[in-house]
Amino acid sequence: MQGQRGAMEPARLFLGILCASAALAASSLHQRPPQPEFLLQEPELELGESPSGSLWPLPRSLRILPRQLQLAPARFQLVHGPGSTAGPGCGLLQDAFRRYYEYIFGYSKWQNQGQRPLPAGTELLQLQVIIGSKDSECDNYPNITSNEAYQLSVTEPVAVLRAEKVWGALRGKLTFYMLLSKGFNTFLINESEITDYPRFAHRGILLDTSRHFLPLKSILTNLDAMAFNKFNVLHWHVVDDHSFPYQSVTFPELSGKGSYSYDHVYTPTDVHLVIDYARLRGIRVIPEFDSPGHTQSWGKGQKDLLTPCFNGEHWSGSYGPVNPILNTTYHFMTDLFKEISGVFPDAYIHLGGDEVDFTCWKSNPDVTEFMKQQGFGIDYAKLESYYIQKILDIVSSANKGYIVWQEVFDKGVKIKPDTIVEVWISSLYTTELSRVTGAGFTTILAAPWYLDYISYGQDWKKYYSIEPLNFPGCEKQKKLVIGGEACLWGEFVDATNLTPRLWPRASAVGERLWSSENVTNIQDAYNRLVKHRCRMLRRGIAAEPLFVGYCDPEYR
Ligand code: CP6
Repeated sequence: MQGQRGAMEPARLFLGILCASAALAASSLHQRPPQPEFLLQEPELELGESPSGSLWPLPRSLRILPRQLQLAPARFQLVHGPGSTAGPGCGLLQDAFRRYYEYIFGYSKWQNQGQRPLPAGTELLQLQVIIGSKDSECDNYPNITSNEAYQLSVTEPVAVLRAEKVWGALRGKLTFYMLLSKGFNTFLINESEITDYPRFAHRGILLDTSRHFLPLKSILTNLDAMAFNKFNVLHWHVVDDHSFPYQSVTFPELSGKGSYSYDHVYTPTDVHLVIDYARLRGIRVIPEFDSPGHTQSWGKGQKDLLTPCFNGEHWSGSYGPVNPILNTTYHFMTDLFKEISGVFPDAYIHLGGDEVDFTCWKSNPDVTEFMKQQGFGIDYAKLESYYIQKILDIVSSANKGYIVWQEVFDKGVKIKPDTIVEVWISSLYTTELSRVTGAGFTTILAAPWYLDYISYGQDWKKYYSIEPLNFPGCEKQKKLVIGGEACLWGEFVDATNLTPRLWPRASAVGERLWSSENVTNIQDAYNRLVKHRCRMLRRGIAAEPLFVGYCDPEYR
């Protein structure tokens, strides 16, 4: 024992030094809870079969009282509360009011119901929404620091939803909706007190529109499903080897030649539609333009962009990654990223950098010559770094931050301290988290949540059981994990199977990234998720079943 402790000492000291430097980069990205968790209860003891047992993701703290109130469709109102800094002039909230009123009462069965008076003292008449901050952020785009906290108090005769910013109001309205259950000609809600805020600031879904084109409608439906699970980032892996559906204004030939067809293109109008639809739901859109690998489709519309591969002395007829040795490559990338930076309002662009195959670079005599000139020897990782470095500088000059896949860090590319590294390789991902955060970098975890992988049985439990901070490292390292992403790569996914493949499996990731660390009871999660899935069906999201059973056909 003694000897063991002695051996541990130097390592711990070393980590301590790393942690001190990591702390600096950490500070700005962490959402601070505005409230203590004074109401926290063990959910598995309280919820069970109660009507509130369909909450998903589970709020940070909740108290559900036994008394039930009724909502009469003819009288119940969603309104701006007294003193709110956001009134009817706030389009985002108005839109949300309309949406939630439709969700609650939109089914014809309920129209004109509940005209009769209810017994005094048992009716909930209003949900009042009160934004507290002078700047409600109504007209902003959400960002990594957006405050999504809210407090919801349901008491007779009015419920009050308080939030500093509109983002919290959006999340709170959803929770209110999830508290409702059906009564006879009315809706029921328990008196309750909820204080809620996300555990992680970055809760993303990756969609891949290159392997298969996803129609706009699929993307918008998915944004609805995301909002319904309190996700806040669409990581749009828009282009890749197989097609280039992004219609660039600067380089129209990229999609002109690189898309599957003229119909399989996202026009500037389409892109704005996605971004705006997402904003109204508190969702950021982070585009990924992956290079230098995964770029075969780029080559069709941009001459000399890709590296010609050689067979001995001659061109083999094929192309490899982006050609890193030509000035024209960097002129092109400068203009492309300038455009992208203007089109996508988010402060970050994902630059990819994953899975670069050196075979083609090695075969090309001009690249070999360039390697010699630069003094790279035969270390092609140095060439890759040279390329990435230049791309990072280009994107920095366009005033954007960037996210990269883990290889960029692994290969020792000099990256700015504020770079976000996304960990995706499933083997040894906890070690990778230690390394990345130990070096002081902010990170996003995707490795355990590849939802394109399917297997027999309830794999949502596997996703649910992942604890993102369960890796070797000190507190300061843990703070650098800003969240995670559920990835749905598109090789085997198109509009026909996107929704059922993602939902409700991604819901498991949604709760892991939103709720408290101690929300881990699988049985309780199952009970709530079954109901949550039926609610998604009701809202037109074709989420697949978890297991045997049925959704209440009357309610459906
Ligand atoms: N496409 C791109 C992919 C993958 C990556 N990048 C991928 C690789 C392995 C698995 C899943 C996805 N299909 N552009 C890696 C980030 Cl298992």
